[in-house]
Amino acid sequence: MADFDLVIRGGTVATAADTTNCDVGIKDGAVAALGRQLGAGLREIDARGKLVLPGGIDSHCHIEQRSSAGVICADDFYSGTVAAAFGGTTTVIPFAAQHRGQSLRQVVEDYHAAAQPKAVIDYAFHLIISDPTEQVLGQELPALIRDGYTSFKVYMTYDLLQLDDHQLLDILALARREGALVMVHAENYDMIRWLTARLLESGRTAPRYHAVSHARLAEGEATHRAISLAQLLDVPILLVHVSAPEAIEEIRSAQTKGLKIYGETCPQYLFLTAEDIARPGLEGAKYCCSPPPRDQAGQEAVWAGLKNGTFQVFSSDHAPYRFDASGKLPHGEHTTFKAVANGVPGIELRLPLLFSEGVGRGRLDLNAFVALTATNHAKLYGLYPRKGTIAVGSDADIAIWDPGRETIVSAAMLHDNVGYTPYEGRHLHGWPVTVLSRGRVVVEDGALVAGRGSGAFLPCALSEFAKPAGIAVPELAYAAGHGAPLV
Ligand code: DUC
Ligand code: ZN
Ligand code: ZN
Repeated sequence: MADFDLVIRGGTVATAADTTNCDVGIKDGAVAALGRQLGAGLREIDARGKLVLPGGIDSHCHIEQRSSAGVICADDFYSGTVAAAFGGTTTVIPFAAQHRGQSLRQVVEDYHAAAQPKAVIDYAFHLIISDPTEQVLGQELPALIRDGYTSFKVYMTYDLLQLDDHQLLDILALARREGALVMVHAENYDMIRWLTARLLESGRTAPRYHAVSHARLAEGEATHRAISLAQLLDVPILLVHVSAPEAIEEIRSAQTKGLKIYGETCPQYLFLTAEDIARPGLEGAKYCCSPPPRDQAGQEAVWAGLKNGTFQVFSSDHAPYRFDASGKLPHGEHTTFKAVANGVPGIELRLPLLFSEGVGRGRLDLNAFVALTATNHAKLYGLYPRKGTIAVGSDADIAIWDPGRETIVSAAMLHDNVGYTPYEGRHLHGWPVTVLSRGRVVVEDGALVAGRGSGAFLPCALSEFAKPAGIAVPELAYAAGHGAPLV
């Protein structure tokens, strides 16, 4: 009689806290035991010389999403989750994106209908709120939060998504009341709009001007303002896809004051620069995303933020568009930088890039790597300890890495549906060779083993990280002393 369904033997097991050499016993989809010389499993995997890590959680990716400009992502829930799994990720949290005029509840149902028959790994959803009507804020959103959609993204820029400060305050107040976490895309709308108009009217239409219009100061200013709005109401927020040193400084400074301000960054801000967007012709469109990659000093600031704890999460912001009229270039060769679909792919390479350049080059230790790519995502979004760690009782979502495996990146080896990668030709050390989701093998020996629709939806709990810090601003405390609290 076997004691376990599966035993992973003799690997180096690392969590966000510890690194040990032990076996992992798995039963009924969960980790059942950690120890030396565990009893037999129905199946055994020899992990000697390998790293046994929690499967990655990608808490910022766009899958089967229609952009506000009407462009559909290249990846559906099958290709998106297959690509994620091949890169060592076992949970994704994409967006159920509301467009103006839409019912949020209907949007969520539509995304479920798309994901359920296709996803090969587990998934949750964030919401995108672009139309905070009374109906949405008064009824739909509170009910959805209780149903397990406990985080939502808001935009300070984009014609069809942008919310003004008054609307943002309404949403932050709601998040505080309900215990949800707000994710903020922080760029100054009018600075970008003004610069874009000046650039276009003077004939500067090439992709390189995308990086000019999305100036560092636009990101820094909006980050400061988002933090001030959150501070006014004492509500935690997460600044997503942070790229500019000015924004990193704002986040760091808020954190040192004890505010619960969190930061996320992404591979494109470590491995690309605005020079990539300036490649000849329309080639630079492949690298256009918002905010854009900056310069080498900016990359170093992002590395420093990962090392010193300014950033809690490292996500892909996989926003997959093909390099043709269906995606990146809606007007073909006449596409101006303003019309280029915004976003870069990265769901499969997120972990291998950070492992190779972070752990491999001694910039991050293995435990920090696990925290940044899995554990902190689970904690922020109410999935911990079910997801994001290897502990008795946790789902057996595990990636077994060969730390010595060498790979030269090419679009052809990837499993997304994009057709190009911004990381073409990079040499990487280390790759996840076997990937398990709830104890089932999903990827093994370079092959997909899981079937379509075998991933499950994960309702998210309210997160400790979304609770107010308890630092009230004097004016609100004064008002509360003279009647009902304002928030
Ligand atoms: N925001 C994102 O979150 N992803 C891609 C582009 C953008 O503006
Ligand atoms: Zn964004
Ligand atoms: Zn995004």
